[in-house]
Parts: sequence; structure tokens; C-alpha cells
Amino acid sequence: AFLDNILKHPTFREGKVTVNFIKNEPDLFKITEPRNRANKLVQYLGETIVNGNPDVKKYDRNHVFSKPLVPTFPKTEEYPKGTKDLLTELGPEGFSQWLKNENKIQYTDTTMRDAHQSLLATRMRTADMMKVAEGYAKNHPEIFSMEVWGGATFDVCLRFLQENPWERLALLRRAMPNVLLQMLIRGSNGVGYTAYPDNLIEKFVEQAWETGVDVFRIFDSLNWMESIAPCIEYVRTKTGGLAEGSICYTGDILDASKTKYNLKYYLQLAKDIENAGAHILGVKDMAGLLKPNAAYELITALKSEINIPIHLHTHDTSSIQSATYLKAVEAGVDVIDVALGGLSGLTSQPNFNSVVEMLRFHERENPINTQKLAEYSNYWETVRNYYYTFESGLKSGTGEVYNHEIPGGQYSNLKGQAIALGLEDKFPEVTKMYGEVNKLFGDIVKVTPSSKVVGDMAQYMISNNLSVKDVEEKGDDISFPESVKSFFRGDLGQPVGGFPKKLQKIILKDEKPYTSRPNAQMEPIDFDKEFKAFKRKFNKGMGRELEMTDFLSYKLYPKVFTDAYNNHVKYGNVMNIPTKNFFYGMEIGEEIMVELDRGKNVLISLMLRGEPDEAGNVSIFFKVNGQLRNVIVKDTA
Ligand code: 3PY
Ligand code: ZN
Repeated sequence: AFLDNILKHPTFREGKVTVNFIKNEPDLFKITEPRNRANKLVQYLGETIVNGNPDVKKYDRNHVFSKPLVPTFPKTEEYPKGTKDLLTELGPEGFSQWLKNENKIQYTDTTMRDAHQSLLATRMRTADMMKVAEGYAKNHPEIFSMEVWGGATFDVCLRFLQENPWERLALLRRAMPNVLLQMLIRGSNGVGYTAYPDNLIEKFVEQAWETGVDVFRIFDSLNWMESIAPCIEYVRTKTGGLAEGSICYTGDILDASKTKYNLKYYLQLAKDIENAGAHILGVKDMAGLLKPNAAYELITALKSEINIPIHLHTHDTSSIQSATYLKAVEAGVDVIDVALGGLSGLTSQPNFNSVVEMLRFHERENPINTQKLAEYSNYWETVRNYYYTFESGLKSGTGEVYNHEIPGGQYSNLKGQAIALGLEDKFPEVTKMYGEVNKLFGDIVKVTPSSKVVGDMAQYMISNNLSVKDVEEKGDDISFPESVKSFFRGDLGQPVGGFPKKLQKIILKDEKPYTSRPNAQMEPIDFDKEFKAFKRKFNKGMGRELEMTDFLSYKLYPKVFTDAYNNHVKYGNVMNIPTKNFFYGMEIGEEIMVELDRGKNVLISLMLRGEPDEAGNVSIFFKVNGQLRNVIVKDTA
């Protein structure tokens, strides 16, 4: 290969080689890199072929995959102007005014974030998004925003997909420079499940903007302003983006017997969010509990009480949420969240393609090329099949959501966790218990991370055969899950109306709870010092300079980042392995093309798989760009 480099070098080809040529051309020595990387890739494939992807629980070798059709688009044409251009032109305040004055209904497409988070346990890989990102932005520049980042995607990228979430964001930004990109951020909990130091969240917001986020949908899992307000401030001071402060909707404002989360409560919260400086008000109906008539009442009241535009988000778990959208549109909502047909419905968002049709000829219609939109829906429907092992199994809408109130984004995860705990048969009991635990906790807002606490408790109770009565009567002798103790200690902030005191005592025993901001208890991060130490620790194995964004990943998820790093050292960059092979390995005779770097591809085919020797080692033979390679993998079965 070294000789190869010399022979191919332009200086050599021009016949100008001198004694110093080799000395002056360090690039000639870069021979191990691509080869090394290809070796790592086949090591990954070998392990997946022999032992499977540890994230895949069940795989049917006969499962049929078909090739997704990527819709055509005007490749050589420039990007048509979209909302991102408008934000640049008007600035956040001006943009917010524009949106408020705009009569046409606006659409946020959640396909690349909440839709797969809610249907496929967040497993959608960047490569599948990138195949359509540029075309979508060119074909559909009228879309208000693309929700592509935040929520659980950050964690899942690192933990299960062996991807760098920041790289995903940067790639999507490059492919979609004309439309707003949106993320979901859990206030002081960032994209994690617990509180972080304030200056970490501040830096995170700044870096997210630098990398590509325009719209920050900010919420707190208990609707606690003390977690929402600082985050709005970071967006206002550290970015040129839009702060969308959000109310999380729970309960039912039409039910006069429910007095905790009533219209008055939501109006006050909305005013607080507006006063904190939000450019947009988000109404985040994470479990899909906002019924059509309630939506009309809520949006009408909000429209008359606040001056910023309103963005409504829901999940179609009950299957009636398009009716909610119709009523909300009539009441004057400015933006609604939808997902492309193939990844819509059930615990995901209502169907984009159909909602556009619902509003055709309406006086607020926003005309969209539905034929083209259908091609994208078909693309996602075909791609979805590659992720079939992550489906929740929910086959139809369910009215039970009004009882258990499980957020759409949590439903498929909870099911996965239940299976892992051997509680699959008991899933209906888990969902019922989820509702009971909510009541036991004093009827709290349930969305990540508070929803996880309720889920943990419900599963714990089912696994240990405990009833609500048992907890109340014999709780002093029960040691509760860590997340539950942490919640009652105050680590996620304060719930509306405070904690039920008696239960808090049962759960915490002698431990003292606190009521101040959890973040206020934390040491701020010394970025200069810690970033340096971080680089010393991890710089070797990445094959590139580490960046501040890597450091943020590490600070948010130290163990997950460290594992991802170790995987990277072992396997290199696996994000361009086709999805089928990433999850399910390869078949004998199968040939795949994997991009190592931009424009640099390797052709890999699986030739032969040996039998395990006495030590359980299996030899696998690949052809990599025509050359035979052998890897040895220990069969751990
Ligand atoms: C998240 O926080 O990930 C959510 O999607 C909440 O609905
Ligand atoms: Zn959602």
C-alpha cells in the first residue's frame, strides 16, 4: 500500500521525485488508516453475524425487507427559501410576530424525532434520514420546522446506535439549510433524566444552536417554571434561535371534577412562560389526552390571553387526535405537529398526509404537494420495516390512554422494558398500575423524566406483587427503586401542589427532601480544566480531535459516552453500515457497500462462516474490495 501511495502520488507521476520527496510527504505513510477502518467494520459485522446485535432481542431470518424508494428531487437546483431564511432575515422577535400574523396553518414534521421515538423506541439511524433529507427540504420548503433532535434521540444515538448525536445534527443541518430545525429539551434535565449544573445546560443550548438547532421546545416534566425559565433565557442570550416554552398538558379541562389541572392553571402557566421571554408557546400533549372540545376551549382562551404564537403537539394514541387538530385550527392555533404517514398514528403524531387533506379548501389551508408527500410517506413505511423488532406491538388506538396517561414516547419503551423484565404477559397490568401509581403520587405531570419514575414504580410493584394498599401500609419495610427515592427527594423539582407528605416519608424514610432547584445544589462545571482532562483521557481512540460537543455528551452521559467510545475504538465508525446489516448481520453471498468517509466506499461481501472450534471461536471470511479478510469471533451463545 505504501508503494501504491508513491505510485499514485502526483509528484511521482509527474516524474519530479527527489530524495526529499518521501520525507516531505507525510501523507504517503497514511496507509494503515482506511485499511484499519475497513478491518474494524468487518470485525463489527463478524460479531453481529455470530452473536447478533445485543440490542436486537428477536430476529426472524426469513423476514423480508424491501428496498425503499427515495423520492426524486431537483438535485442541481438551489434550495428554495424556507422558514430558516425567514428567521435569519427577521430575527427571533420578528419571526415570532410573522408567525402570529400568518393565517395559513403551519406544520412541524416530527418524523425524524418523536415519530420513531414513539413507534420504534427511538432507533431510527442517521443514514436512513440522510437518504431523504436534502430532497425533502427541496421538495417541501413550506414546512415550518423539522423536529430532528433532542428528547430520547441523544441518549439512544450513543447508547444503542453507536452514533454521535452531534454529527447527526450537523449532517441534517447541511442537508436542510432552508427550514427550521427543532429540538426537544427537558429544561434543567437537558436531554437526560436528571438535573444537571446550570452552566452545562447553558453550554449545551449554545452548542446545539451552533451545530444546527433553531427552535428549542423547552418543557419541564413537572411544569415547574424554575426549570423552564433558565432554559428560555439561555436560548435568548446564547443563540439566535426561537425559545418555545411549553406547557405539558395532562388531565382533562372539560372534567369539572378534576380541579388540579384546569383551564385557569394552564392560562397562568402560559402567562408565566410568555413573561419568561418565550417566542412561541408550546402546548405539549405528550400522552394525547387533549380531546377535541378541550382543545377548542384551551386554544381559544390562550389566544385571547397571550400574545405569542401557539404550537400544538399531540400523540394519536387514542386515534382521535386529528379531530383535536381540526378544533385547534378553528380556534386559531398557529402550528401543529404531524408525522409522515408511514410513521404516524398510534403513539406517534397524527398523519401529515391526511391532515393536509383534512384542511384542503379550509380557509387556513397551507397547500402542500400531497403527491410528493405520499412518496416520502412510502419511503418511511418501507424503512420502518427494517426496525420491526423495535415495534411496540400496539395495533389499534386505545381509549385506555385516558386512564393510564402514558406518554406516547414512553409507551414503546415501557413495553420493551417490561419484556426485558419478563413481564410481557403482564403488560396490561403494568399500564393499569401506571395509572394507579400516578394517583398515589398525587396526580403528577407525567413526561420524561417524571414519567419514567411512574413507570419504574409500576413495574417494581407488579414484579414484587405489591398493591397500592401494600405500599401505603407496609411501605416502611419496602426499599423503593432509586429513581422513585430521587424523585421524592426533589431531584426532579417540585410537582404541582407539592408531594403527598405521608407517602414521601414512607419512601424517603429518614432522608430529608428539599424544595430548592436541584441544579442549585450542583457545582458548576469548570470547562477549561475539565475539557482538557477529558481530552487527555479520550483523545487517542476517536481518530479525530475531540470537541466541546463530545465533552457535553460525556458530561450528560458519562457511562454511555465511555461505552460508545470503547465501541468506537473497537469498531470505528459504524453509522454507514446499512440498517439491515447493522442490526441483523449478513447472509452468505450478501454484498454491501459501506461509506468509510465522504466518497470513500468499501465493498464487503460475506464468503464463508466457519464452525466454532473447541474454544468457541468462529472464523468468518469476507471479501473487502476484492481481497480476502478473515476475522475471528468468539461465539458467546
Ligand atoms: C421526551 O422528553 O423525550 C419526550 O418526547 C417527552 O414527550
Ligand atoms: Zn411527543
